[in-house]
Amino acid sequence: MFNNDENTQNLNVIVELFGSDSEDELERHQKAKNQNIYLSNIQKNISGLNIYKNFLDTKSLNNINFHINNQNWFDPVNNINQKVYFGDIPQFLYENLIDELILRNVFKNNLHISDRFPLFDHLISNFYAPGEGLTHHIDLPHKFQDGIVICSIKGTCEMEFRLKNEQEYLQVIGVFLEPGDVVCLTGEARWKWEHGIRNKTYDKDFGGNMIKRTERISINLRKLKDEGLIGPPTTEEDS
Ligand SMILES: O=C(O)CCC(=O)C(=O)O
Repeated sequence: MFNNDENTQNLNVIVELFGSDSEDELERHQKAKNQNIYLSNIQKNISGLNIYKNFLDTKSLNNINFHINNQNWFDPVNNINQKVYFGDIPQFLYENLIDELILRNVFKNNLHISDRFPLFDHLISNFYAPGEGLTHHIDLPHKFQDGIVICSIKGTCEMEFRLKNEQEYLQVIGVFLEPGDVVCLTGEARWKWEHGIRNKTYDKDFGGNMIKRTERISINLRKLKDEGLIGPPTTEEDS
């Protein structure tokens, strides 16, 4: 895990060794450092949550967006803002996302997930108009197994994670998400923490800047439980 002082020292050593980096380079280092501290603090607090920043590069994101547009998954004017696949997941998502999740073994600490085949057999892609959110929820425990992936394809938002007991919320933690970010939910993060997105027009990024929301698209990958196969979940039931 990250240690603030150690990081600052490392940064200074790099600059001393290689001479004064350009301002841009220093800024980049500083930004990456802040981002890593931000992420490691969140992950320390939510057991089973793994966030991979910039998991997908621009080429993969463009490819996915191209196919989504080409296949007219969404028609916000007519309220069509969700696409669901059951069983076979489209090939372009293997080529641009799932193969990479497998290659980088994102569930490496959970053999019961990484060893299963297929890794996912259920997909929901969501379209959000600017400012639109998603009710906090835990993905249906009786329908879906452990090991869920949420990938941001387009637009930014703050995803909120909430842990509650019968009476109150014990912890509420926000995570700023950008296109290409992958969130993996296992264990407590999958079974105990709710996740959701508030309706709002601006979100705070990891550097404290307010970022205006635009349209957002996400891809959500899950594996059905055997008993979850009893029929396609309805849209409302599922989220
Ligand atoms: O769209 C997202 O980023 C999350 C979606 C989600 O949690 C769901 O559809 O259950």
